[in-house]
Amino acid sequence: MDNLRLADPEIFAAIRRERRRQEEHLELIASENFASSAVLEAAGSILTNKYAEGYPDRRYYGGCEHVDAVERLAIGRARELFGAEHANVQPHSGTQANLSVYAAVLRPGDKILTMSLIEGGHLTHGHGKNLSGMLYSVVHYGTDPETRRIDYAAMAQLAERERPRLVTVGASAHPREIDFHRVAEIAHGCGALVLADIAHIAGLIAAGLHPSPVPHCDFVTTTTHKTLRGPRGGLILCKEKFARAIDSAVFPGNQGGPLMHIIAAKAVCLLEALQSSFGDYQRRVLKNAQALARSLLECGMELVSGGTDNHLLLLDLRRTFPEMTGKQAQNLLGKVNVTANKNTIPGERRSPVETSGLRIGTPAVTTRGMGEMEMEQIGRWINKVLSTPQPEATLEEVQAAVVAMCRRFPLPYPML
Ligand code: DSN
Repeated sequence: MDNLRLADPEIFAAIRRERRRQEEHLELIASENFASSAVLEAAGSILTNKYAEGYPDRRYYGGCEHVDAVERLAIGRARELFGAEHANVQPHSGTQANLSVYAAVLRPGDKILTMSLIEGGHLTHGHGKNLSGMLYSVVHYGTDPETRRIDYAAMAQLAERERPRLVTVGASAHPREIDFHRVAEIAHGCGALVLADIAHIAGLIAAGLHPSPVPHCDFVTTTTHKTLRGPRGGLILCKEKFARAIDSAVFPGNQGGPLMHIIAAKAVCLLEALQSSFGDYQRRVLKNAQALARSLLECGMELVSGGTDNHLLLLDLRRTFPEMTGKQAQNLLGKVNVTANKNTIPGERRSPVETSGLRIGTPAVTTRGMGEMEMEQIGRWINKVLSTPQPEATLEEVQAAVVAMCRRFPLPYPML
């Protein structure tokens, strides 16, 4: 980064500080990961210079022959990895992928049946302050109050009564397996289409460690930077019969020029995900999540649904730490270089800014090479920091131990 250092010392300095933060902190945000150097090189390549509105062989600009090749590779790999009939690799984000699906098949005022953000869904699943909640009429299903798993029976009753045009299923904070087959049966049974948003679990699905929605659901969206471990971006998979509607909803419907450097980086991450080593990585993500859950439960902590089937855990602070908000827990852990995020939990009574939960995930620490022993230790540290009456006294000691652990698992990037 010698050119950047000379051209813009302030930005260079900020990147260098962030490089060090990533090295010396335990990254437990469930939606983050460390992309490979190959992905970063593609994302930082000269493809950023190219305008390519349209699709391969159907562009509105000249000179697109090489970016056409890039986009075709990305599309082919996405289809192969997920066994999908059609793929659109242009969405700039998961949000734009979801909004594009809505735009393709809904009219303003149409009804969607979705899980709310508080229950574990996503902003784009009909939140009132998101376009999805402003444009469409939203009905929410949720989780069973006992098991905190998706309540499919209630979903079926709602679908029958409300007759939505589209059912959305998928989550940003749900630790349990999702029965996409059952959701598709419910949706199709009442004449609705179904969108599976697999942003969080895409890597697990690609590795065959979570049942795939692709054979059952009309549309599948994902981001490419979470468990899939690629560049920040989105992706849509669908049945061939919806290909034209989806492509035109993405461009010109929702976006202009595609980010060809990011599409190249998506292609690289999809190739990585097609290798057998990617399956090994995803298996370790799951084992690590189990080990971390075990450790937290042994310390007396409470997890939403009692555990996890995937890469994330939701700590329910209400009984064990009734006075502590998720925001306070996040800040306390931040002081010992452990990064996680406050999160609402099903049945939440606090505001989304305060929350009663903390979301913790294992994809990033697993990429660093950490294993079950480290997860057990991390669980004990989280407990120690949150439960010590005068935490200030213990913070320095835990922080030093966290940094020492991080040094044993360096990131695969050059220091700046
Ligand atoms: N912000 C993402 C997450 O953290 O899950 C969802 O968009």
